[in-house]
Amino acid sequence: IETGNDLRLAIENNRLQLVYQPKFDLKSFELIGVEALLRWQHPQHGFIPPSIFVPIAENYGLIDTLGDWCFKETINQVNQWYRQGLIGAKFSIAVNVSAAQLRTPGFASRFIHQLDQNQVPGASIEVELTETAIMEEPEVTSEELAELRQAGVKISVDDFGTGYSSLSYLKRLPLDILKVDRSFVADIGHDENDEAIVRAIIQLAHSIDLQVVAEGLETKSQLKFLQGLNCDFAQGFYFSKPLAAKEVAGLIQRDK
Ligand code: G
Ligand code: G
Ligand code: MN
Ligand code: NA
Repeated sequence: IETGNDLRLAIENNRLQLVYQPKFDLKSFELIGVEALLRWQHPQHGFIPPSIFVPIAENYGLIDTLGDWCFKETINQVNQWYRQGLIGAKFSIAVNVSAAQLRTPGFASRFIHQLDQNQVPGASIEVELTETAIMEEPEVTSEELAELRQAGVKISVDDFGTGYSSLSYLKRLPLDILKVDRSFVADIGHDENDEAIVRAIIQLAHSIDLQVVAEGLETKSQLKFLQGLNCDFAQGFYFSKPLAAKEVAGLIQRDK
């Protein structure tokens, strides 16, 4: 793709889509929420992954427009599932937020305003930020996150273990959840070093009162290993790939 213009048009014309990957409790196997993931089917170039178009959005000054679209869509979806009686207060939808979005002044206020306008409780939303995004400007981040958390929004650290966090910041920042990067989960059963890292992350998180989500869970043996470490939650192909909203509704109904 040559310019951000295609992306601008796609956002304006509602040609982006969200899919939702289920997250499960590893003790009860309850469906506890989903992670919203952006998808773009380009009319000429086919499927373009977010790892490509999110940076494009950032370079073309479209990241806030993209973020707002995503958030609006998420809120509508939460409301719809609520109205249909499919989800309750314990269910949360996680949205990914990039460093550039977090740095836009007033990010948290805008986010909360949208929640209020749509009467969505903060607790049904989780914000996922990468370790790198959080550590870029810890002071600003801290204030924005505190504001979100005040509104009940949960904060998770995505791709944990791939960046470098100061452990003192981890303790000081208002966080709720660490997500173990799927590269570590993938090597459970093959690589003792990665197993040691997963074990250390879970222990670290629990010692500072954070919950842990394992990403990219694909096998039964990975599941057993994580359960043995008291990992709280997991998402991954073992349970489900990212699904269309309708498929999530079906899954919740089957689960009941
Ligand atoms: O969907 P996929 O597994 O390809 O997602 C890869 C990465 O793209 C995710 O880990 C996430 O960081 C990013 N991503 C997906 N959806 C969004 C989104 O709505 N906003 C932002 N900023 N990033 C997203
Ligand atoms: O960076 P983030 O973790 O938010 O990205 C999620 C991405 O991981 C999505 O693109 C999704 O399709 C992918 N994904 C989800 N579950 C699995 C899995 O079990 N294995 C692999 N290889 N990828 C997964
Ligand atoms: Mn994520
Ligand atoms: Na991740």
